[in-house]
Order: sequence, then C-alpha cells, then structure tokens
Amino acid sequence: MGCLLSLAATSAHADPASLALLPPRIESTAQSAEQVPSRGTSVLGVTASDPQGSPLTFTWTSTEGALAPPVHGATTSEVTWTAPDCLPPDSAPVKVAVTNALGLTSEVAFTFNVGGDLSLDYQKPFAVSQFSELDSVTVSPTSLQLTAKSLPLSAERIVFEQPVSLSLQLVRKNAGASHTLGWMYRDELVARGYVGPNDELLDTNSNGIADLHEDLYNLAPPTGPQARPYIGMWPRCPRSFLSGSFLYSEPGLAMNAACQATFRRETLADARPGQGNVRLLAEVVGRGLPDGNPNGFSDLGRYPRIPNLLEPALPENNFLGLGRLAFLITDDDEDAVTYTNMGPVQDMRLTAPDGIPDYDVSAYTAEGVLRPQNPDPGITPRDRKVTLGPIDAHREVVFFLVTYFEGIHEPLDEGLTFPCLRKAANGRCELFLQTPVSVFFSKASWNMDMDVRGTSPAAEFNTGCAYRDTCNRAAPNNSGGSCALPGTTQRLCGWLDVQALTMLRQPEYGNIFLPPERLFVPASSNGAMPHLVLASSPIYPQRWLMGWEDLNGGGDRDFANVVVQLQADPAGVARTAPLDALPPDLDPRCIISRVRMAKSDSVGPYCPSASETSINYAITPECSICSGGTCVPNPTPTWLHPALTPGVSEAVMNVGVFGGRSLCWRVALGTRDFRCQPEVINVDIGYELTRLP
Ligand SMILES: [Ca+2]
Ligand SMILES: [Ca+2]
Ligand SMILES: [Ca+2]
Ligand SMILES: [Ca+2]
Repeated sequence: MGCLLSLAATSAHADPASLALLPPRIESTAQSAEQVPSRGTSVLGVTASDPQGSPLTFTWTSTEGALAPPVHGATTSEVTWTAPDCLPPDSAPVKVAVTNALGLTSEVAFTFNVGGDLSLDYQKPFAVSQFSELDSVTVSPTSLQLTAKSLPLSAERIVFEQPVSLSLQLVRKNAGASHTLGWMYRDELVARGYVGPNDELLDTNSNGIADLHEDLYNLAPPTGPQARPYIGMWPRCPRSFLSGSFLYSEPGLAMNAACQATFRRETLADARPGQGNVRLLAEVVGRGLPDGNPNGFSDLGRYPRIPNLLEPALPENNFLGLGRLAFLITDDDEDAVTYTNMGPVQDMRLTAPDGIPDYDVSAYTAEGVLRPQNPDPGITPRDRKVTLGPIDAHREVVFFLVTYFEGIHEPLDEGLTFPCLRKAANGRCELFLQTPVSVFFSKASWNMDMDVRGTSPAAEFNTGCAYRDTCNRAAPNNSGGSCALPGTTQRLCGWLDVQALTMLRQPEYGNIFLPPERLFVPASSNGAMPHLVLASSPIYPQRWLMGWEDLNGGGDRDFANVVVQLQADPAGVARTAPLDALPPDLDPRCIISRVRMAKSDSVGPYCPSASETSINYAITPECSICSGGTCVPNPTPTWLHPALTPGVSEAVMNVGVFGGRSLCWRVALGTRDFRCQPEVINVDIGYELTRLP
C-alpha cells in the first residue's frame, strides 16, 4: 500500500538568501488501492511536516482520471481519485505538492494499475445469468455439467434439431435369420429421385414398381422405355421376363448359381388382411430358399448378398451404393454360422450372447468397409459399439435391416408373405418377389411386404413386462404372461425377453430398467408392414431402443428379432456473457493485453477410457459487438484455446494483437460413455488492459 514514487524538493521560488531553509518533509503516504478497476476509485493521503514549522498547503493534480475535492488538515490531506478505463504502462497519474509558507515544495506521485490484474479472479461463482449460451449444460454455483435431453423419436422420422454424434450398441439378437443393419440419409434418396415430397416412393419409369424397390433388386429392363441404370458393375444373371405388359429383369439376389429362370404364375393366398383364405393366380419372380452355393443368390458388388444399392459407394457397385453398414451381421450366439452362410462376414464367435456381435466390428469403418488398419484387433468389448459419426442437424436418417431367411408365403396361418413388387388398383398383389434377401426400412410405408393382418396398431406391448411366448397378443387381457399397465385395467404382453432386459441393466447400456409403459407400432399409411419399433423414455434420455421384426408380413410380430440401442452422445456448450468487470463502453484506446485462465475439472463416476470424454475451453477478447451503446454477443469471435491439461490447470495468453475490449469464455463438454460424465468445478479469469499509444 502506498507508493511513493518520487520525492522531489524544489526551490524554484526561493531566493538565494534562504538556501539554508528546507522544503516540507513528506512523513507518509497512503493509497487505499494501487490496483483499481476501470472507473474504480482509490483514496490517497499524505502526511507532511515543515522543518521550519510554517503552515503547509496541499495541491493535488492528475493527468488521468478525476479527483474529488480534497480534504485538508494542518499536516494531512486526503483525496479520492476515480480511475480512467486504463492507463499507459508505468503511469503515475496523480501527484500531490506540499508547499510551505516560504514557497518551498515537495511532491509525491502515485502509481496505479488500472482495469485488470492477471492474478485476480474476475469470474464470479457460476450462475445461469452469467451465461449468454447454455446448450445442454446445467449450472450450479460450483459446477457445470451435461444435461441429458429427452428427445422423442419415431421410427417414421429420425431427425435431430442439433448436430449429434450417433452410435449403436447391439442388445439382443433372437432369430433364425441373419441380418445386416445399416442406414441412409433420406435426402440422398430424394436426390436420386426415389422419394417424393410426401415421403412417397416414386415410380418414374411407370412400370408399377417403386424405383427404390426396383433398384434394390435390379428389376428394371436393360433396354426400352422402362430401362434404368444397373446398380452395380454388371448383372450376374441377364434374364428378362414379361409381367402385365412390362418387361423386367430377373433378380440375381433371388436366383441360384446357374441363373435358372424363376418367373412363374402360381396360385397363392391373397396377402390382403382378411383375404388369406382366398387363393388367386399370381405372378412370382425369384426363389426363396438358397442352396448353399456361395455363387448363387448374389448381385455381386462388395458384399454378394447385400443389395448393391445398400452398400457404401464403392467401385464394385459402380459407386451407386447409398448405404452405410453399421453392423455387417447381428449374430451374437453360440454357433459359428449365419443363415445358410449368407452373412456378409463369417460368424467368428461361439460364446454366449453378451451384446458383442460375433465378428471383429472394429476391422470395418462406420460405413462397413474393411479398414487398412484395425484399431482393436480381435473381438473385444470395444466391438460392442459402432459409431455412425456426426449427423448433421435436420438431415433425416432412414435405417434398414437386410435379412437372410427363406422366403415363405403363408399369410393366413403364419402371418408370412412374399414381398410385393406391384399391386393392382384394388390393392391385390399382382407380382410377388420370392427371395432369401429381404430389406426392411425404418419408414413403414417404404416396405415391400404387405401387412397381412391389418390391425391398428400393428402391434403393442407393455415395455416393463418380459416377453413370454405363451402370451396371446391378440387377446392380452385374458392371457397368462401379460402385465397390467399402471393405473389401468388394460393388460398387454411383454416386449423384450428376459435376456434383453438383463442386458439393458448392465452399465454398458446405462443400467436401464424399462418402465411399464405402452409401446405400440402404428399401422403404415399404405398397407405395408412396419418392421421397426422405436422406444424412447425420459428414463433413458438421448437413447432409443430399436426393435426389428424380421419376417415378411410381420409373422409373430414380436419386434425383437434384433434389438439395438441407438444413442446420441451427450454434448453441450456453455458460453459466458461478457465479463462485467469490463464496461461495455470501454475507452476505445484500451485493449485487453493478457488473459489468465485457471480451471478445475473432473470426469466420473466411472471412466473405463479417458478418451471417451472431452472438456474443451476457449476464450475470446472479442466477446461483444457494440454499436450506439448497445452490445450483443459476437456470433463469430476468434476463439483462442488455452494450453490446459485435465484436472487443475492454468494458462496465460497474450491477446493484445486482437485489440479486443470484452472478454468471455466457453467450455464444450462431451462424452461417448454415459457412465463417464465431464464436470467443470471452477474457472478463474484474470486479465490486463493496456492503452494504445
Ligand atoms: Ca419403377
Ligand atoms: Ca451386393
Ligand atoms: Ca456365434
Ligand atoms: Ca475389434
């Protein structure tokens, strides 16, 4: 305290006869603060005496800031100085001159640091009001934490308002079939001309088959008015057939290795609801039972049994693939085979179901292409999860399940049907596809198979109830194994089986205990069979359970042949408002020269891998844009990243080059594992101002 910078005696006004006389002696000075905020005050005092005992007068002057009227005593004087916004380096802007009756004067100057101190902490304890942006971050005085958002999704529309990072974890596979799970962006299907403005599938060559279905199986003729480009390099079985008045190509995916012709007319049960006992002459193309020859039932491409249109764009499909293959096979079982070995990869594992698919998932990219280098060789717990990657906001995602299973048509007894390629005006299927390779979409109306039961809803469950095969879903109120919905007398059969429910209770799946709620599958708008149910609940925010039904026509309608957990990795951002120590109308000559950021953060409670979380800090000296006395947050400031390490850390940055005059910071929090949550416990901000010359 107190800074006696210079003490000078002057005899400018004394005559030579008085040389022996002495100027006033400064006894002491006082300075309430040397470090003063912009426009803050400091109380200055001086005590002096005159060696000759003559009366003293005190004169305060300042070159910067403002002085209040001083208060004088016989030997003391006190004044309050109000600081400017900042000072040039090494300034001593206030001076007091003490003059005695002989005209001799002593002076003392006071130095200040104005506007900021690197070592001080200008960040108050956290409060919501200090933040100009809070996205999925919860604020308490001693912590910033991620807030998990409950985002209901339906199978019909999987789209997010914000960019998200999606991943999938297998929960349970319970089926005789084998499957590949993939996805596409809807806008890429629109751009390719498959989908109209109302989500309807288009038939641009007017041959009665939706072009999407036509291209999945390469059914378009190679020449003539209905020709469409072949999806792939070349047709394995170039063979045509006439149906109605149209020429089509036979589907290599449903033909044996010898490419034997498959098109025929036969008597089949009507697939329309309530018509299953009516048998009609229909047309069928393809064969439903593969013969084990690896060269049959193939459209070539990268994966012989995956429709080329659903492969990722690769030379083998002439770069016409639109799919991204998340799980090449969903097998999680004690045998080592896929259905008649049709799977795109070998089942490599004989262990009991544990949610880890039975192949080396990490050997493949998120699109399903073999990587040059496998980051996790062998089948390990890391293979449980597959990252779909960042998904842009407002880009709708459509999932698909490719299934490998015998094509069967038994609508009345089994609820099974061949997929339908072309319908008559009355809804009756005129042209069926018999195939061991079926494709089901998350959007019900895009499916090829008809809903042979036609109930509304197509299926419903009590999610808190375990699946029992004895439960009669057609009459659950009178069926053993059904469970009542809380607060009602309505009973419904269970959805997931005990193994799936047990898996969800594991930490890897978020310790989820499914609530006893009604889950239902809406009927489609066009008579097609829905194949996906998507369960959401505030109990497991940002996670959704996908249950697939893998039988054409719906079959037993358990919607649990493959159960997968979809999750949006939690992420959030907090950005502070401008630090209020800096006035919004700061003197334009003042700029922030240095900033210190100190922080304390942690991750927990259970972090199996440190790389799963991120806590990224940034600071900007260009926080606000001010005009006419009004300031708004700068939407595009330069964010500077201090060199901080996990835990407790501190960094000082030179920021003078930006010439900024308002300061704020932000932190971006993220985790890929719900068990490992990042938390900011404290942030200190110090700064210094300097004045431009
Ligand atoms: Ca068509
Ligand atoms: Ca293929
Ligand atoms: Ca296996
Ligand atoms: Ca692996």
